[in-house]
Amino acid sequence: MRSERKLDHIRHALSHSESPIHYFDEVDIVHQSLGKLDWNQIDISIKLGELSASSPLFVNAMTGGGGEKTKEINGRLAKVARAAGISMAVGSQMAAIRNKEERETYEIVRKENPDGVVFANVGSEAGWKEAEIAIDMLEADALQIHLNTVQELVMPEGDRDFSNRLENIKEIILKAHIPVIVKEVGFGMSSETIKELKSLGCRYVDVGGKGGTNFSKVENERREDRMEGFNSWGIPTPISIMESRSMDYVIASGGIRSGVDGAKALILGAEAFGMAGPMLKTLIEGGESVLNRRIDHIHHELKSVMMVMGCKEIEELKGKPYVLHGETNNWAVQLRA
Ligand code: FMN
Repeated sequence: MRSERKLDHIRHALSHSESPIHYFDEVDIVHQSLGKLDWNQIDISIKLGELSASSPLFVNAMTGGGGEKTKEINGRLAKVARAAGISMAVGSQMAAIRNKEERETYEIVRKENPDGVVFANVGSEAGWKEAEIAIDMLEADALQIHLNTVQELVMPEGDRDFSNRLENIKEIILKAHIPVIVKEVGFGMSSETIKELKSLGCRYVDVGGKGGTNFSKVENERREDRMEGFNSWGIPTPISIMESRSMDYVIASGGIRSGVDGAKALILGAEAFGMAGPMLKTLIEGGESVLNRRIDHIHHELKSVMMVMGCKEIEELKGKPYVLHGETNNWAVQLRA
């Protein structure tokens, strides 16, 4: 059952071991000694094409569609997002498109945060009709279309037919009146993928790279004959950002744990960054006020990096000097990223 699967995902995403490599630890920002801004001058608001937000940080897609428990989580995340003034995505709405009873598990997000920036979410099996239902359900400000081929293949009951994907993405981008963000779920994006997405009219991607929540491991927990070789599959998030630079708007997610990681993503070429697993873990273990404190802390760290690097605005971070180490550097050298 789809609703049970959503609860399994939460359980395994919270309990599975962390990525052995934190790829953002392999990116060093080149320090500058002559910071000369006043803290009050630093502005972390962003404009992403037609989207405006008070912070580049957002709560990335996770849940809904698993009955009362997922409604409660989405409601609490929405309250936190509202208090912090950050954007929030819901998890895949395919469950509510197929079963109307699940709609309230997503609608709660708009109810709790009537004026906030909210992203709808569908899979690439959705055509325009389904996408429109998902957008209307939330009066969404943007729509995410997730690409999760590896997850579906490792998932015992997962999809095996992706033959309509490109047509669906193209149609939705053409017909939607809001930004459409094509996103991965933790396996990253290559320059080849970016090129193909651009040919479909795509202007926004969330690279959803390797290094954070690992959906091969999550799905392997749910199957008997494990597909272990996929546990290390994917393109690290910093490399995915670098591979995506030709896209109009790049959003980073996958393994971002702090404001310093977020700043590194922005320096490498992203315009915004999302966090999923760590937000959920903090909410469930600590509650709403602890999650709000964590978000404040992330903003404090981000502003601190901007102070050191002499950036009054978020977009000034892009292209600041950095040095890569270890596996991340191997990827960059071999892909000439
Ligand atoms: N991404 C989607 O696009 N749709 C989903 O329905 C979805 N469900 C998720 C459920 C859980 C419990 C988690 C932890 C993540 C989910 N994701 C989903 C992926 C996240 O949006 C994100 O791309 C990925 O977890 C990497 O970010 P992280 O390392 O900060 O968790």
